[in-house]
Amino acid sequence: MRPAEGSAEPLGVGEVHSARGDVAAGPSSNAEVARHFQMLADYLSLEGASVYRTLAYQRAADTFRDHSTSVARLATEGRLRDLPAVGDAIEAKVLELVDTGTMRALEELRARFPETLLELMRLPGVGPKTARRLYETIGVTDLGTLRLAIDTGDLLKVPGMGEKSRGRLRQAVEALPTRPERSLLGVVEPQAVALLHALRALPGVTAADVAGSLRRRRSTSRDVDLVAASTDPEQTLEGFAVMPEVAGVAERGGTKLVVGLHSGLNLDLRVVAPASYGDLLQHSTGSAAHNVALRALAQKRGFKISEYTVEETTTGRAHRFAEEDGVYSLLGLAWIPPELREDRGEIQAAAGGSLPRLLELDDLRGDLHVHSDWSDGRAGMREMAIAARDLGLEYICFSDHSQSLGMGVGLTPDQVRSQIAAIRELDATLDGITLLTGTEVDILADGRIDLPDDLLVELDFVTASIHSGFSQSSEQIMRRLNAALENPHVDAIGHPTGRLLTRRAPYEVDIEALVRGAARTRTILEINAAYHRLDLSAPHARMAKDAGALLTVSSDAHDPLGFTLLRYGVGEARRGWLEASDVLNTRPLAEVRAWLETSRSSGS
Ligand code: DGT
Ligand code: CA
Ligand code: ZN
Repeated sequence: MRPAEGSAEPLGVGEVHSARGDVAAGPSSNAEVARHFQMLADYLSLEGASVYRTLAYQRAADTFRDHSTSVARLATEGRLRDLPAVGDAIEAKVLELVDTGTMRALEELRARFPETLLELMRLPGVGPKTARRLYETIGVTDLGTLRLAIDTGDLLKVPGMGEKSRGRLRQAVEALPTRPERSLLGVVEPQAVALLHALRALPGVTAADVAGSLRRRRSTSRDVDLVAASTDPEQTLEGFAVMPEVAGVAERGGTKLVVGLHSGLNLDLRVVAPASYGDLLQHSTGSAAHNVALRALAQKRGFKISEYTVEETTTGRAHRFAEEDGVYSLLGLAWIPPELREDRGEIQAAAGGSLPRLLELDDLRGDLHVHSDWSDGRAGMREMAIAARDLGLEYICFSDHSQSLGMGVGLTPDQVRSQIAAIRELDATLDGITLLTGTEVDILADGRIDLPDDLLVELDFVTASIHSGFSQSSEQIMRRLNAALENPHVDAIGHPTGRLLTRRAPYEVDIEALVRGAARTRTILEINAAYHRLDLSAPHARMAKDAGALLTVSSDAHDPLGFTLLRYGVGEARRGWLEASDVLNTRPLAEVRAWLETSRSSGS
């Protein structure tokens, strides 16, 4: 598929996680305004206000959090009501907040209930009513006092609380997720790319790039790192500091700027003269582990690396590089793709001329995991097919869910049969792309596959996934995965570990057993490209490759924009050292069919 041009467009993925930043977000940054409205909404639900009132503030909070320019400024200019979910009352409250630093409505509620109760409301099984009852009957105000009440049994004095709810609450408190400190690649990247374009347009700038974890395509980032070469670094830094996305400046030096963005993310910008831009880009890309290893090697070869120069230790002679590869070649190394820079063997490979030729987005010819409105997708099959074709894909497989997924979205066997007919009919009307029949069938809690074998054989490509029973023991999970591996009609395992980045840990997969089993049974392991999954992860993908298993990079698209997620999957695959030959959907369709044919007839 063709790489998307300029990738700052919003992506069509379920929830968007905004990062929480703590540096430099001034009192009227969007993150702060959103936080106040969120608090007001939470307090109102605690007070027992109507859902409509609560929701109005909730929606305003969401709108402010996601807005890229200053909400406070819009309010003072009288333009805030142009935003969705904002009326007179809310605009007045924003102005009050900007003027006074708080809102009277919020202060009144604060005087009635401790703020820590709002955290309690987020516990599964608590909610506003219970939180209020806990407070008013036994004086629970926060997690600490709740824990105490659970342990001492005081909790049982609260009307409606029995041993059962006590056990459930104890579990909820223990499982409390720590607040995500890292933000998802798919959330960070569009913002970084937009700012990068703006940076490149500033006077004096001759080059600029994304650096840090984002350039290495890590699935999450702590902050955004940008670097630039400029004929006038100070002027460039000044120009950047007043960009509309910037909420506040935390730190400013001669080559460096640290700011908080309205989105809540923090951003580091370093700017140097063009002559040593390569040194800076190399340094700022990291990882820290890679840099440490590189510096150790440099020392052995008589050099000392800094972010500005490479110095000869004996003579003190300084080498500056405008391009990054100069640093590597001075040390006798081939240029190393950023995705590999984690000190996991890449320096040795670069020295020995054995770096992999990493997978590229352009190598992908097809997408074997696509949803439509037959199950939980948000677009019809025709619309999905045309979007895929527009991006240059040659084939896609519709993999809608099977009946046990729940909520009535999965397909019964009869519905799968109808969909097969519909896919064939649609395929006959479309040129330039081939539509394959498939399913994302549930691997049930007892290891059964949620569709009968005689139906599975009808399908071109069968992906089997776990969507339930996440808390099972490793033995139970592996029994289920093994059943899927051994089933001759299952071609691939979807999102094999079930992780949801920053939200849910993987279920208990024995990865070594899984990759060995996949290789032995010729079952493909998916790299699911949705940016909240990226599952298999890079280290696991590398293990799969080394075990001899074949992989796919699949979008799991639920709407037409979803195909653009493939680039995140490619990043994860590259971090896993994968080459095009390791990924089935880089192959022409005829070769894919031949491979599947052989696998299915080999029995497992
Ligand atoms: P992050 O922010 O946690 O997602 O990960 P990075 O890799 O972006 O880390 P960050 O932002 O702290 O630093 C950016 C780059 O700066 C990092 O990848 C390499 C370089 N760097 C940071 N700290 C050190 C260090 O202690 N030693 C060396 N050699 N380089 C460092
Ligand atoms: Ca960083
Ligand atoms: Zn799934």
